[in-house]
Amino acid sequence: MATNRTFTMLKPDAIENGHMGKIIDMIIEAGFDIKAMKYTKLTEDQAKEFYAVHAERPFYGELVEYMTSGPIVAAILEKDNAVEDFRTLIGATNPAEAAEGTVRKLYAESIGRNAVHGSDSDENAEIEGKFHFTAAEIF
Ligand code: 3AN
Repeated sequence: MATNRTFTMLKPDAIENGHMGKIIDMIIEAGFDIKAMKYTKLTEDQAKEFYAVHAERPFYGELVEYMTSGPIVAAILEKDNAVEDFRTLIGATNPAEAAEGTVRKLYAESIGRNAVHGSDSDENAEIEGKFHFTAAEIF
């Protein structure tokens, strides 16, 4: 298992609000190498499967609807300590609690429309990366 990789999605609000380039720039400036990247749109089935862990949560329907509402950018990123460092770069789930200078503090609208996803473990980074990319798409 690659422990130096994480998976991210720039979510529909980030794209809609014109923050895609600035967020990708922050990711590169923070020292992450882009191993794979795709501008795409999730189907309802893909969003449901990706967020299946939240299926029982009250916000699941809203989350699936939002994540399929517009295009996203999916990417696999590489750096030492990638999962933890990326979560530090993006900040807390709720932008109201996110540290100054983090992606979510700068660009997220709300806890539901929070600009960016970052894997929460090496194991999930591997699963989530494979969900979106074939081996041939990872450089
Ligand atoms: P993170 O993305 O920071 O790991 P999780 O895994 O707790 O956060 O939540 C997954 C996604 O579900 C969040 N990125 C957010 O879009 C959504 N979400 C989490 N909590 C709420 C909430 N209370 N209300 C609406 N959406 C939420």
